[in-house]
Amino acid sequence: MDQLKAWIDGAISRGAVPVLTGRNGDMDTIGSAIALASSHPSLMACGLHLGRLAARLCEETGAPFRKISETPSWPNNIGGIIIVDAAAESQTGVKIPEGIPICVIDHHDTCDWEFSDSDLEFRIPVRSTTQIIFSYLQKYSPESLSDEVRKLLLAGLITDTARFKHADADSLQAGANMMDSAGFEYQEFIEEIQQDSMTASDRGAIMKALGRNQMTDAGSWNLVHTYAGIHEGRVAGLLVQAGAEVALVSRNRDGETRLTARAPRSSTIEGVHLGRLMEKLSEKLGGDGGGHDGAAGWSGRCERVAAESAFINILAGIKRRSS
Ligand SMILES: [Mn+2]
Repeated sequence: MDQLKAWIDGAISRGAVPVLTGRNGDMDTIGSAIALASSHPSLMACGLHLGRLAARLCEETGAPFRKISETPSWPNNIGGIIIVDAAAESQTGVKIPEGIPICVIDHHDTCDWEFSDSDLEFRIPVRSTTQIIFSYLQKYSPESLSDEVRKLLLAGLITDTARFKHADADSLQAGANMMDSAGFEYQEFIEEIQQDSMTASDRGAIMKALGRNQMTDAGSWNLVHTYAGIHEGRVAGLLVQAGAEVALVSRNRDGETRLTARAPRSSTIEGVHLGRLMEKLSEKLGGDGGGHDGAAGWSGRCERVAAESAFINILAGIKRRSS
């Protein structure tokens, strides 16, 4: 943690330091960026996209976040770039300029970043990146822990653990500490983040994706796969709830294919590690991918069907461990 503090101090002393989020704009990446940025005026939370919940929470809490393009014009006096909750450069969707020191703060099992001497990889196997940011703020900037910041951190922890379903002792403890001396009620906050209005086109896209799903045996694994234009994570989650041992949702846009996979705990216990599977996929097909054992993604420039078959081949090669 002292290493992280030293890196950030060094970067700030050189100039402005953008805190860049993952392109999915989920609550963990957005919450981490904004909370960390609140600790110093030279830090600025920015990224390609704000997910729906993140956008709503940012509006409600008045949290500062700058939306940037894929090729942003960075400030001239940039002192470094911090990237939160992204296992690879492509997961930010943003071109990182060469020669600028970077610091990656992450909790994924896999890492596709390349580091030079002036860079720092700060990767810890915790359940959410906001846990890391929370520990940092507790230690070095406790005055930043306003109710708004606590809400953003807690929301990241809640969504990345699927409301503490995938929690462990440390993440439960972190949740309790985030609530400690907070000026809002946990239950009210849960209700606040639960209300999620869906548009007719969202609903249509999800139903269509569910309607064209296919069941395949990949070696000893039952795989359910489909393609979707949007909401791939949500569709994959629904397929797992419906009983898939592995769910794969693909999409192709402008020549780029993106795979999103999910697996229930029963499958990860028996040997599936989707993050490593996606890493293997990027060795085979290029592009990059990675993630957690039960949730991972890959993106690259190839045909959708080619990416799907490569995924299925790798999955078929995974031996089932008896639990
Ligand atoms: Mn995360």
